[in-house]
Amino acid sequence: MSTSGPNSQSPIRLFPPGFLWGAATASYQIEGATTEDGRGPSIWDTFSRQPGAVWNGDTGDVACDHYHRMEEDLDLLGELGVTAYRFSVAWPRIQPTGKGPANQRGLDFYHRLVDGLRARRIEPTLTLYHWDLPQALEDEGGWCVRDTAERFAEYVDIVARALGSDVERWITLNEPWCSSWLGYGAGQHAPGVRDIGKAAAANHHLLLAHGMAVPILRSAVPGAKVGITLNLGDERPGSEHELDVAAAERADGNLNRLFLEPVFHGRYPEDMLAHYAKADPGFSVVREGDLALISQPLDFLGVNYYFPSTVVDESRATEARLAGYFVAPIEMFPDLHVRSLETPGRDKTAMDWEIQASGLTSLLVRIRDEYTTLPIYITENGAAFDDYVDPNGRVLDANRVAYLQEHISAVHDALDAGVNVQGYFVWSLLDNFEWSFGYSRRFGIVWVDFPTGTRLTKQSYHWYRDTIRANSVEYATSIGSS
Ligand code: IFM
Repeated sequence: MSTSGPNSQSPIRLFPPGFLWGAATASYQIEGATTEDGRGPSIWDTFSRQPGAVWNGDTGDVACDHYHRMEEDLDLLGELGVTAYRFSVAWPRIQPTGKGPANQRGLDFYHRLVDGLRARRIEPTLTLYHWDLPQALEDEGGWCVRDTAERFAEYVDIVARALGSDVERWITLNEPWCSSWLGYGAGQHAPGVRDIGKAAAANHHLLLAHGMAVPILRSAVPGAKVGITLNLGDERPGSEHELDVAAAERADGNLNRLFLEPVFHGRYPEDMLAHYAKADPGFSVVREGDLALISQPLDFLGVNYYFPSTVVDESRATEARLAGYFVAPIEMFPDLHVRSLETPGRDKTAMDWEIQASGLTSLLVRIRDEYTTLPIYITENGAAFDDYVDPNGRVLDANRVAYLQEHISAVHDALDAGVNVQGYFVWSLLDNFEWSFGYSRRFGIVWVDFPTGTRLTKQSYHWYRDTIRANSVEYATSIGSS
């Protein structure tokens, strides 16, 4: 079977046989049942109760009630036809205080999930940490202290021994940038700390936890495929001015290189170490041998991509406004002296994220050229839109269909360019708890009526099912993709 190239006559782009089609979720965002069967509190249970931390005071207490509706959700996956499902294990279900013996009832829940997937011939892809740190560990310093990485290694050992016979593909961490820089730097995520020195220390301890987990997984699960999922972006300067080019370099350093370089090259980028030289404790927490642990060989890289960024030096924000840009009101890089721009006229999602699928292709090509030729899975990609149930009882989310079509086409462009992409997971199967945005942002291809928990498949669910069946996409490009 051959794949059609970008200039071929046919708009239909076939994917290679065996290309993995998946859907992704995360424990705190969908499970609910936060006090059931021995689960301990996580940092998100605490943070979501802080006044003003989460939109509308929403919490994950009930979420999609997946804990009780697992069979229904498994059926949705089965009917969708995915070949893989990416979910995360909630650490506080397994070790309620982050240490000590395993809570069997917590493990049983994931046993049932994995069995249900296997029965439907869906490959489980298990993420060990998707942000729900046991609160008891946060009380002892959280990711700012080295001990949390040691505790993580013990937790990984428990999960690997319990589920290893049924799970082949393991992801150590989801988006450690968010855990460290949003959680401890910007304070937008749990635990809501605003301290750059702590964020940098968390960055390192998260990567250390990843490094410690790899050999544990390899020894507990023979044949395990082990990787890490990073949220990466295409950071572009708003102009050719040297200050803006340097600003984009800093944004790239923080978001991309602080993770890619240690994992694939065994070092932190010099410019970032210099930038955070005065941060306390910052990267002074790095010990001899840590980077060797962090850069152990992996089996794949998980890439989460949502939007590209255009940035300028903060001193040039006025110039950028005069040049026609909007300057984003909330800065995602609070310590970098950059300002993020929004390009007028470019389509955006309900998150205010610009839509530009070509950023995914260029990111994938860059990863191949500069970091690794390992298999890559797009472990998350998707969009929030202001969906609604129409009078005929349908959710016609044509904008999400277009987004997915453009981004899956962009993945195909990367394949054409020789990048070793082996799978794509849509974010998300279900509308869910979107962190500090609570339930106000819907990313699902399945609508969830939160008061009742009722599920309703959206137009995008049916479109994705057809795409999976055909193992192809009708080629589409997004605005600004040339
Ligand atoms: O919902 C999140 C997910 O938990 C991590 N990646 C980004 C998604 C959308 O914001």
